[in-house]
Amino acid sequence: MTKRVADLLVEMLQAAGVRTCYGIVGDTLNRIAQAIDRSEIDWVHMRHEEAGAFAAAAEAQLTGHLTACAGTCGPGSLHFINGLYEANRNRAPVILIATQIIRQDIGFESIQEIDLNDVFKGCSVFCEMIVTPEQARRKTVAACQAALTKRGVAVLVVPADVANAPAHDEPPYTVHTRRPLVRPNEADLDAIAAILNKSDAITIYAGAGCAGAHDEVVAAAGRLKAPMAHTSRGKDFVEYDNPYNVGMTGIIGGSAGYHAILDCDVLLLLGADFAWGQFYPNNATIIQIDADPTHIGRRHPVTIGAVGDIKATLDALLPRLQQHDDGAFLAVHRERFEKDTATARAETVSGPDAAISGTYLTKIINQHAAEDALFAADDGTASVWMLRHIDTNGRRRTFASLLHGTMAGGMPSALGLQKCQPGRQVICLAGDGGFAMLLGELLTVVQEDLPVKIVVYDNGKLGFVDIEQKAAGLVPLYTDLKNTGGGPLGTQRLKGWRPRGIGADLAGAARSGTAACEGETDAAGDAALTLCVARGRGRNGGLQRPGNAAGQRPRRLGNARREHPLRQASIEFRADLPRTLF
Ligand SMILES: Cc1ncc(C[n+]2csc(CCOP(=O)(O)OP(=O)(O)O)c2C)c(N)n1
Ligand SMILES: [Mg+2]
Repeated sequence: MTKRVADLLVEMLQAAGVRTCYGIVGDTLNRIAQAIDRSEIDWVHMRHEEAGAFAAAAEAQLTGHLTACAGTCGPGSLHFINGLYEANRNRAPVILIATQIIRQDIGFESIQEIDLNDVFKGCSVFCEMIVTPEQARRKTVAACQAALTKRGVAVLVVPADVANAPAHDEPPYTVHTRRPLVRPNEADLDAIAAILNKSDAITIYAGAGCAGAHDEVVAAAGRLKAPMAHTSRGKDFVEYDNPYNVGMTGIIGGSAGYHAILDCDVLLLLGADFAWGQFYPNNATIIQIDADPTHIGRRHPVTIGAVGDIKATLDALLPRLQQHDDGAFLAVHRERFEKDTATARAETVSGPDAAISGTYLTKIINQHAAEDALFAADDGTASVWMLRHIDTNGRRRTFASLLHGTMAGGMPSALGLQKCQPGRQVICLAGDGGFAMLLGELLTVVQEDLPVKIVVYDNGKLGFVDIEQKAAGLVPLYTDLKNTGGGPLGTQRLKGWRPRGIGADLAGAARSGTAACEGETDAAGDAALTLCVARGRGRNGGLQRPGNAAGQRPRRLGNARREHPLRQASIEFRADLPRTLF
């Protein structure tokens, strides 16, 4: 059999570490699909390309492996774009094989012709077309290498006639991904240490750049007697086993993180690129260390900005730091954090009319989820509750669209996470708005036989926007969702549980099984769950924004079956507790 460019391309992807390719086949992609089928790469047939990009993004973000998606020319590839923005912003190494019409038709407004380079420029670190069969290997290698080393999305545009052409004997170009260790020079480390050694009111603000540096960051906090706030993206890496933690700041953070940052004399930013300038102190000395030079000083002016990987930098900085003895500043902020935490734990367990509050539900999930569970939340209140109420421990991971801020990522991200971690518990915290956006992917979950647990926060609203509008002094508009309609979801494997009328005791009711919950489980204990969560009721769910007075009636749970057919989602939290929710 003649070896074609399509075969070579797939061979190169596999050699670069690709294990999964998410997409939808058709015309210009068919030849490549054949090659994938002959390879060890697993093809996941999605219902919508956008979901494929979300899934690839999540897989790549978790594993660090290059992960692929592939689309047909024109609209097929175009559909990936939102998920690719998500991937690129999260520095997830994803490659899109964006197939194109044949070369001789390009430039004539041909059917399905789109200038794909133009389209994907804004969401990629590499975007090039394989112009001739002779350059196929070199360009594929360049694309893979860019995604893995620049960390982001590579788009490889492949005209159908190029994919179909015989492969050429090219020199053996291969992907190289070794990375240097980067840290500030000695003089800069001395200057940073001199500032830190002089102050007794230092706060550390740790971001996602602290991944892999937990122990060094905690050691630095101990040396400096510094409270440590963290960004939402830094949560997984520094929140746990950390006696200096004071939580997040910003609109979804708590008062301890907020005050620790605003009240300090010296703020040490470690791998944190928190976007909101108003939450930075104006009169403090700010030292920023970040692996990416473009992050330095872009959110707020800083006194010293230094480029470095956090672990390597702290390894070199720690010996220069004197042990601080005055723990007064730390104690004040830790005390506030402990109070914040106690208040959050004591929040109402259910809403009015026996509706279940989103915070309570999340806390219950937190208690019963596996120690190494992966959580993927939809943008909106589900993300907020996840970030505030799911405890991490160094093994759990939380995923939300925190840089791109897009709806609909929850379920497809969970799909990608489960696909690459088959033995692990994956829990999707879906908004009823976000879930509906890519609802068809529920069928992909079934088709792929993925035991993803999906909890739909069915508040009958675009809840987060509802809060936003109230916070801006507006009467909420266009935020109601009427979750009616059934569609093709009543599949055999998906059965719904709708707890209702269970008041405060969600966990107890859930444990007792179907007696307390309308719905049923299948023999294996797979179950489905949609929960009605309480509406605002004059509270803002703890978000740091004024003026969220709502005073609206909460949604009633009555006649739930007819009103909320979205209850079909799978949930089986614990293998050792079959036929129970939690
Ligand atoms: C694709 C997209 N469209 C619109 C928005 C604006 N937006 C942010 S959160 C949100 C509401 C989400 O509603 P839902 O999924 O029901 O979650 P809830 O906040 O109710 O928990 C909207 C409309 C967005 N971020 N992304
Ligand atoms: Mg909602």
